[in-house]
Amino acid sequence: MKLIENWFSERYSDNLQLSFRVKDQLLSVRTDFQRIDVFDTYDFGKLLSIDGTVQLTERDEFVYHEMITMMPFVYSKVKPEKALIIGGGDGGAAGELAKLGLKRIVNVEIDGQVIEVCRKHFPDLVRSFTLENVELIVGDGIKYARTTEEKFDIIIVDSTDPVGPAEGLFNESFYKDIKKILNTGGVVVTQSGSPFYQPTAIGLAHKGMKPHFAKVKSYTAFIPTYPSGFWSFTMASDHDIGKSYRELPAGKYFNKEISASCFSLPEFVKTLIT
Ligand code: AG3
Repeated sequence: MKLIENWFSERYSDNLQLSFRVKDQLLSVRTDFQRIDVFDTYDFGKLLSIDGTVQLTERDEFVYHEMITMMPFVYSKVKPEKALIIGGGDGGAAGELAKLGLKRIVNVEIDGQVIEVCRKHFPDLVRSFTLENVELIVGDGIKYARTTEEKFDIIIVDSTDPVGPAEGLFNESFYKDIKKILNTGGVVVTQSGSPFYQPTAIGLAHKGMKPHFAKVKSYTAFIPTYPSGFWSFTMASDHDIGKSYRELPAGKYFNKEISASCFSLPEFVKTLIT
């Protein structure tokens, strides 16, 4: 993370960074797990950064949160009633799931400070944690997946990049536990990075999921404030994803056409997962 004059930049490589002109830096805190910063940017509203990487902005968070919740919803074979979110301390994913009518949502975030920071700076997202059907747990999602006796129809891994605290969320042993707590007909999804700037992340997700699920499929979305703007998600299940479809009204990004076309991958992305 670098704040040069009034700019915040996320570094994509030694030779490239994306810079946001900022009105102000609203917060900077080092937690037991990571460093959290909040900026007020000119073009994207408030921006949350963790360890120098953009997690969300007010203006484009809808793309990520719709695509990580609506996709597993429409492709789950059972009508989803119970969901687990690992990560997602900003409440964005929980909020979208609540709108979809889920009966119970458990959200396990490892860093309580992420929740506190977002409570202050992104109240519209964090509000979902006050809903009656949402249970918020501050704890280790990997441990939770290993020890819980509850089962879920949708499991969402809303993590940071696969370095540091989130590394274990891409492992095969983690997905072994996920498999045990996913109901038959359910779907698990993880964010799997920028195919262009983080070419190993999507492969890691596949490697972690493949041994435990019959089907693993990646899809992409346009998220302007993430590296290269071209982002991937990877989902797994034991039924044929794409065969069943649960009707859902369009969101701001998601619609029925996107739900099919987002599985179309450029050739260079295909080579990352084979
Ligand atoms: N979590 C995934 C963000 C990854 C972004 N990576 C980056 N900028 N290098 C988003 C959290 C939103 N709930």
